[in-house]
Amino acid sequence: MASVEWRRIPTVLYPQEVLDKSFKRASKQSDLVEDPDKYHRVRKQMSRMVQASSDTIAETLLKWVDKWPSLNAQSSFDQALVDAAVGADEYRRNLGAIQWAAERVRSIAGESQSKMLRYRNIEAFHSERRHAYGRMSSIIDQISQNILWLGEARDILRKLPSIDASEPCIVVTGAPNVGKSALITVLSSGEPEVASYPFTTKRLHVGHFDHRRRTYQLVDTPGLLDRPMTERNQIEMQAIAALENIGDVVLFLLDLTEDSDMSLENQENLLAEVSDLLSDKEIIIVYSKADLIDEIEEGNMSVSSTTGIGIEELRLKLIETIDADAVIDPLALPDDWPRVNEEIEPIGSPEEIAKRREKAEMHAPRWEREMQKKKKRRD
Ligand SMILES: Nc1nc2c(ncn2[C@@H]2O[C@H](COP(=O)(O)OP(=O)(O)O)[C@@H](O)[C@H]2O)c(=O)[nH]1
Ligand SMILES: [Mg+2]
Repeated sequence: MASVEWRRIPTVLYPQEVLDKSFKRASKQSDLVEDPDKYHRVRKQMSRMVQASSDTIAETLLKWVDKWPSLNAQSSFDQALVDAAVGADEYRRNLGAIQWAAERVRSIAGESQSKMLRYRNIEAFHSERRHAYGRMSSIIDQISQNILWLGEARDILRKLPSIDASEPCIVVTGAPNVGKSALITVLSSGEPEVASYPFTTKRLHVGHFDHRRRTYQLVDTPGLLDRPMTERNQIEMQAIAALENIGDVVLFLLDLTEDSDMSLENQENLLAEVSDLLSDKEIIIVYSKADLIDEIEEGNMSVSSTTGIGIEELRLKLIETIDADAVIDPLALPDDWPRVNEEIEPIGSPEEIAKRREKAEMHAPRWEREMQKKKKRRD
């Protein structure tokens, strides 16, 4: 399941703009009609105007329906965000109305054109065209609230984070000001995307890095996981449940410096709460701002986004924990795999060799972990 590119949702016109654009285009079409006989010319012109305006209206509306992602096909994370941001039922209902209108406008054009075939005077063609325009305008009028809703919803949805449910995702959390956003920035290749959750005014960051053809996404959680349980509402709880669904691992930052708005004790309470909320997830605990702290207890990880201390170790730890680091090409060896000495002949019958290879391939990710461990020891 790919992510929704909320930013790509096209502009929504105002209802009157839809009509203006369509009628203008229709007039241009009518100017193109050439027929020396006035009667035939007017009939063709009026018919073409009805056709062109209904085509433009229907295409405009259907393009919206088409470009707005179908909610049922989305990850539970996206569904929860949309529900919190604009309401999932409203989303479906308004798009349904738009689709209905496109179909109505098409059938109005069909009805009008078949009437024109039966009329026998020029004035009747004109009047039928006016009548059809009136009916189409009235349809747009009926869905004007839906169109306006769509325009406003687009502005909200465009700011939602885009997370690809088919790629691993690291949820970065911890108290405010502990360095979540800064960490996402240093771990990411390129500038993180700035987005927002529907229930907070704080901006969140979505970054990513690639490793062995996989994209590891990082997302922080301002205003979502950094407040006591009692302050959270239903919608936030729904989003948290969805985070649990999309996150492969939770990275919890603890800040020992004076910077954090929360005492270490409160940060630890928060950690207990987050562990409770996301109980199915592996939580990696890391001390932030290592450049400012003297020393931490043996066995704990610390990182500094400012100096880069511990960043690459953390990246490896994340990759290892997610365990999504399967070698896609089973014959590919890790980059630092020692070159096979060409003088060494494989031992055993061809069947035995093949069997050994197969077994080895199955365990490729594990070798890699061994290699990484060895490498770390060497460093
Ligand atoms: N010295 C130092 N400051 C940091 C580090 N990481 C973040 N900060 C600072 O801590 C403050 C909060 O960082 P931010 O990433 O916005 O925290 P967030 O609220 O958890 O996203 C900012 O002023 C950062 O510059 C670090 O590793 N070392
Ligand atoms: Mg932040």
